[in-house]
Amino acid sequence: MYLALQFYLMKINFLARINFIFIIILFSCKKNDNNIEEVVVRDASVQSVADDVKLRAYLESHFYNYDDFQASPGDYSIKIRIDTLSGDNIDKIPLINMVQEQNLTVKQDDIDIPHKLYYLVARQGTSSRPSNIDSTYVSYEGSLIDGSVFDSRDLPLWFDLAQVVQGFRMGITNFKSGTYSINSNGTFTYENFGQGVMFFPSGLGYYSNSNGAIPQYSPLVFNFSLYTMNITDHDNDGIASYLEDVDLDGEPLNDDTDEDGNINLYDSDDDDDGVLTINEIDKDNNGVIDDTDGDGVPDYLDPDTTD
Ligand SMILES: [Ca+2]
Ligand SMILES: [Ca+2]
Ligand SMILES: [Ca+2]
Ligand SMILES: [Ca+2]
Repeated sequence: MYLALQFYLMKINFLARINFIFIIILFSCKKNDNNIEEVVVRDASVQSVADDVKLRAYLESHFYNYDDFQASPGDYSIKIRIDTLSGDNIDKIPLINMVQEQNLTVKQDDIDIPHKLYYLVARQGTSSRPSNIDSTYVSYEGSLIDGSVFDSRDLPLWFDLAQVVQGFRMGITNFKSGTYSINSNGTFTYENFGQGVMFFPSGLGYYSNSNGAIPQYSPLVFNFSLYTMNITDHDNDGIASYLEDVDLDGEPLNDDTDEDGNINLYDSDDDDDGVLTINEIDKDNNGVIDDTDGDGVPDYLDPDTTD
């Protein structure tokens, strides 16, 4: 199961690197007159609305075990369980009344298509809020809205958010990591961590890609815990990856100052002037990022300045 997710992640990472954002490749195949397979593009704006209808129906017909969390606020062994509103549970509060919304966009044909992500906060977490480009130490369970689980990981592992689907990397920024103590046997005990569920349309997931147990155009549900996180500097150039969002649009995957096809967070010479970023940031070591010619563009992003 885990290997399956990794495969997706590698693929998404590849796409992210060549396209700067998580693009969607939209195709289902049909044969034309020459019997050559051609690509039929699903309109992302139509799909986004259709997925939202499905997600809202799901959220209206399901609840989570909020009673357990209210009864034992200090018990961090409790897992989120989602169930249908039926039988003895018919009077539980539906998820739709408990979730929050996050508006996101996905580009199709250079047009920003609105997509809505829903997230449930069972526990907010108390420590650090990750950016959408940091590394997070999480356990998770991924499922479809029919309840079938396509991937799960009980023991936490590190995820580089630059390499996961847009819904996950954006949704997790609504949560904070926790605290930990080291046990006598060297293991860690985590508490106060963020715990929640994200529900997002296929455009923020794998869209037209099907793989294993995930059909094309599947809205996804991720139940997760965020134990801890690290700020990343992917290219080790001295500028944290979240600060390589030069246009300040909240998305560090779409910035390529020197337009060499290598986005800034992976580019160790961001202005392609032959001087590595790390050697241009603060040459006089005064703790202030250098702007030698005073034009408002720091030296490491300014090809005019090489010395
Ligand atoms: Ca940006
Ligand atoms: Ca570049
Ligand atoms: Ca860089
Ligand atoms: Ca440079």
